[in-house]
Amino acid sequence: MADYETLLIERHDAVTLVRLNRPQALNALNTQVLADLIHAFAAYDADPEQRCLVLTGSEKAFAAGADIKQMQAKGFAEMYAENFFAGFEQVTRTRKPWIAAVAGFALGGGCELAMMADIMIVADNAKFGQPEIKIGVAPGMGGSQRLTRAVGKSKAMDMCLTGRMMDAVEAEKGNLCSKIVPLAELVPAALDMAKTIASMPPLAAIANKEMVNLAFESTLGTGILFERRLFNGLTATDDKAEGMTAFVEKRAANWAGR
Ligand code: CO8
Repeated sequence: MADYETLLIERHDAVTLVRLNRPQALNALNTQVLADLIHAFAAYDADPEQRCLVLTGSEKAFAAGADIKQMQAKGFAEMYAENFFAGFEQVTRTRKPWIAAVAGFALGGGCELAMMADIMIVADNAKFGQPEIKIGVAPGMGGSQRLTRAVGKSKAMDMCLTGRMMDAVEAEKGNLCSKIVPLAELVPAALDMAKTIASMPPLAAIANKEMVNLAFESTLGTGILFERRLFNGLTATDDKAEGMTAFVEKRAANWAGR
């Protein structure tokens, strides 16, 4: 397992737990965090033993945004030339499932990173926001798009234009997350969910993820056609034969992953 400057990695059987680890800056995202995340997510995706990943922060902060101190000195030409933070798109291209387990502040880029996850579970102390307007900018890692798709136009405008924070209850009511748990149970609950996902046939897990994701990128007709074709395709896998046979024989399935 690689060592990272800004991440802590644990293996829990087939689940990878990744903790953002810049406590002195409330896990603010800088280019080192981005490089570490890209590497850690790619390693997870490439490891056939690993079937689900949980990304979390500390109890105080998932991530308090992009690192303002790093961005302060950067002008347009430099950001444009280096395509600053565009690398987060690589994290969204992870093929296997991953969960964001959010406690404390998830602001700006922190909120945007959490929204890149397939599933978000939040602690009761979670606070979300897109406060970039307060420092003269706007979301830059997908927040204006993903937040709007999740919570709708009015609440997304409210969050972006006032820069206010949303608590865990409001986030759950607004469908930003799948559930709220007490702070002390956040990581165990996320690991439990991840273990359930990790116990599923891995090709079907990727297919399910691709289908749901296409709902954000295509028309209904295209998405439904993609779903049906991918369903048809899954019937060619050994895991389909095993899953259906195991059901009929009333026994647990034994996944081959092909
Ligand atoms: N960047 C850098 N350092 C930070 C950040 C940040 N985003 N957030 C907190 N820190 C640092 C503080 O400077 C402080 O460091 P120091 O002790 O050296 O002064 C340390 O973390 C602790 O923070 P506070 O003392 O402020 O802790 P509080 O508990 O008083 O406050 C808050 C916590 C409310 C979270 C407060 O820290 C805060 O408002 N942080 C900034 C939140 C913010 O504005 N986030 C959005 C940043 S912009 C962004 O994310 C854009 C994303 C898109 C970029 C892509 C471009 C293409």
